[in-house]
Amino acid sequence: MTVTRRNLLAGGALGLLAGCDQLGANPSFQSLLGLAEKGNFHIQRALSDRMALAKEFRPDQRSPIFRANGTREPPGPAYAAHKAANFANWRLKVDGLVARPQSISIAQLRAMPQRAQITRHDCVEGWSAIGKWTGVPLKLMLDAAGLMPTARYIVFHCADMMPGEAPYYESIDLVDAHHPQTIMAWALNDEPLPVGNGAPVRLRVERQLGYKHAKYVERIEAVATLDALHGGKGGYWEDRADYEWYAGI
Ligand SMILES: Nc1nc2c(c(=O)[nH]1)N[C@H]1C(S)=C(S)[C@@H](COP(=O)(O)O)O[C@H]1N2
Ligand SMILES: [Mo]
Repeated sequence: MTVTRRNLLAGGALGLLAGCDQLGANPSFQSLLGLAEKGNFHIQRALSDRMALAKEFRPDQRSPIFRANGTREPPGPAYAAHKAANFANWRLKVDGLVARPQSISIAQLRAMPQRAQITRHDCVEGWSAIGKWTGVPLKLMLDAAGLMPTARYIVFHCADMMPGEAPYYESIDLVDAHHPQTIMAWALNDEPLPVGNGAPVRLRVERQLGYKHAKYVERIEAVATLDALHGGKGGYWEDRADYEWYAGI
């Protein structure tokens, strides 16, 4: 799908207003922002700052090679079997604090409404790359699942775990989860995701640094608190290296 910058911005603004209505009616969302008593104007103002779009680039500005970083291929027989089957049996689950848990195949993911965006990925290790990502807006998947009012964070559980190690996982709040550029991407530069870049599906959360962009996502979980998960800081690097949980750029 080709989306021009102009109708993308218009669509983003409409989406924001629709999102405000919906989110504004959600008491936990208001308290999350600390805005419950301040009225609609302030809610919309705070949301529109966080909902601003990350810069998008022209096709010719893409990096010739989009490097792979962190896990380049999840170890173990389960992922190897998925890879051998071209990910036909992969399921992206959406569960936790939702009314209608989902289990979505990659074929189903590709049949849902798509968004494509050419953005710059910034890794804290000191490199950047520009690539085109195509995928399904996370908001649509959460709407399909029906977030419960108690849900405050969205957690991404990944398939890569070194033997005896903690699994990779990440989490974002409901503002980023509803951002128009937050997508579950299955294509990089118009090709199915390479294994190195997170096949068959990874998060793109364009207003945050690289480590938030979970690869090899198997499960999206809506939770009320991050305390009970792994090290309790909301992400693999947050738990082990004190990376910031909110890595806004
Ligand atoms: N599952 C998983 N996701 C991950 C990582 C990882 O090791 N495992 N590394 C993170 C880091 S630090 C970066 S910079 C990006 C790298 O994405 P890329 O391999 O497509 O360049 O993925 C992020 N997501
Ligand atoms: Mo990174």
